[in-house]
Amino acid sequence: MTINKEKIAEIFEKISELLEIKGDNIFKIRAYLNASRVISQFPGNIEDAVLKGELSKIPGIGKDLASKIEELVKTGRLIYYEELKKSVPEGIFELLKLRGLGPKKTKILYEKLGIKNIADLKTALEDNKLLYLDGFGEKTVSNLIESIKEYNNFKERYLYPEAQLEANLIISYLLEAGGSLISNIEIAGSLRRKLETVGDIDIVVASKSKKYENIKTVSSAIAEVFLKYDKIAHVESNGDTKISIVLENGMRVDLRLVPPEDYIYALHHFTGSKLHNEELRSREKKRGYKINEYGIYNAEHNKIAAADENEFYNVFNMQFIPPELREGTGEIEEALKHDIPELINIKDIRGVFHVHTSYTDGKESLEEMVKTALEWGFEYIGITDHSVSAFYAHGLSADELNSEIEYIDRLNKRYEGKITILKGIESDILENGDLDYGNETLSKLDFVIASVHSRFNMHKEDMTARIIKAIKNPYTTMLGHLTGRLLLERKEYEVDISAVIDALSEYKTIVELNANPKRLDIDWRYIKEAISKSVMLSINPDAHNKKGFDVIEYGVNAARKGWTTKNDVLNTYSIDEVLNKIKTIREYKLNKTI
Ligand code: DGT
Ligand code: CA
Ligand code: CA
Ligand code: ZN
Repeated sequence: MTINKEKIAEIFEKISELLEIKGDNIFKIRAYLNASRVISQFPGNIEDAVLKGELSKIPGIGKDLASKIEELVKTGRLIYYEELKKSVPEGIFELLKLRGLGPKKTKILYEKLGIKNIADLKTALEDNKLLYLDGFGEKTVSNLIESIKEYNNFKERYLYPEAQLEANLIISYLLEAGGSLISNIEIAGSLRRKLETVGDIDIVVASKSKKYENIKTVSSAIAEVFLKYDKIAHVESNGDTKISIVLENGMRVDLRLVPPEDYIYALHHFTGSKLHNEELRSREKKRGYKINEYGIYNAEHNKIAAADENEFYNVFNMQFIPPELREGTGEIEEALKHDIPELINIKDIRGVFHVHTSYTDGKESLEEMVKTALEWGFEYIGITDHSVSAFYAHGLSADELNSEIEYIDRLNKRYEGKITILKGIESDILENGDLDYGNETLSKLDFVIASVHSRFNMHKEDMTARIIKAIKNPYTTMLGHLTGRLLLERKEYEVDISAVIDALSEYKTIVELNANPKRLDIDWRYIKEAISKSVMLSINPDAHNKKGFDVIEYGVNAARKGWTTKNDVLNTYSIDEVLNKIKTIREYKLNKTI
């Protein structure tokens, strides 16, 4: 994990706010606030300053702050900050995001009225409780009401796994507490389409009763159960067919209540996407069909039966379209031609690349990671620790890499017939596009992942040239996380993705689909283009501990969204085929560059 100036400045600012809320020493609070400003305006490279021990030369950065910056740069985290965060309720961070609400006022609200989150604040405002507080005049109060409105309009999004977890908890709860009332229940919306971030959780639930007169009572019984869910912070709207709530963590949930005979049509409608629905609807309208959340109707206004989504699409002579593909990117045309390919599945994955170990910044020993791969039933595991320039991750010197290579040779003997351990490195792509070791060292490895880990703010042309140079390197087997994005956290660096894909194609180099749910990089929106240019993908966990393999699921989701089939992915092949493929890449490039 890398950290930049902006992030450090932001963390220091948050620390000052938290200290203020906790009523800490005013000088300490100011010191952090000042340091935040100094860091964000620091003209040099902060990693270099850490490396050279020059931090405390920066005005305003004393010994203590210097060691905190060092910890952040070297480990990507700050224990002090994490502990501090734990000491206040989670919702406080949300409150601080409101315009016009700084730490001082937040502290008063928390101490005097026990307001711990935006939902609490909203209730207190509605009950006119704030007007009794010092410093909260009518003007402040009306500003706060406006800020909350603004905040709710500002569409916060959540990472797929967070929303998936909450949605599954809600569904389990509903089935447990109200299962006898429910005939069908499923996640819909962007979450069902496995989008990398989602705006809210959509759930469609069908009541059991078919008899019309009972539906209202059964539905309202389900609604009653739902409203008792203990993680609800507040109810936004509560109608007969739709309930919208906000969970304690700020996530919104839309629950749709439908009669069983409408279930499939509602599920399809609320799965979306909007683009997909609109395209389908306008196309079929010309042929006399009407489609909405209640049904499909022919020109005679008769409802056409569909028992499941397969039958739903069959009504229009279409192949079933998996939810992941319903983004309005040509899926309807392909479905009409019955040309939607069989998408990759998690069970197709036969091995993994991009695994870190305790040789660098991984938590587990190399052998522990090998054992984990065995538990997953993998045929091979490609070890890639960090290269020498990645000092924040204790990158390996050439000597250390050599000893890791020798160790893998020994392990391979021990695990012969069980699993093959491939010798690799995640090499930083240096500023000039070179890899981090000489050819002699690189040639000892089975494969190399080349990744950008520094100097993210280069100009687009320079960054593109830097990456393409690394692709041309005969030892580069695959390009790691193509854009460096961290979803909802850090924007991708500027790079001409199509030009990079062209280079990958020309040099037969593989592109990583980094499966970390924060990365999912290469973005699925570019996968179709890559595949059309015969670029092969590798779905990589970028694992730093044993749990790190779990993310493969998210990588497969993103691959499916990019229309990926099994054959497009390196790690669906057998070990022999993999060895052959990675050898061919190197030979091809060595011959090409002669
Ligand atoms: P999100 O929540 O922003 O990640 O994205 P979605 O796709 O889940 O959007 P959401 O929650 O607003 O609505 C869920 C689905 O319901 C959406 O994909 C399509 C359908 N839908 C909702 N409202 C409308 C609408 O006004 N028009 C159309 N055509 N479809 C809608
Ligand atoms: Ca949604
Ligand atoms: Ca929604
Ligand atoms: Zn990595």
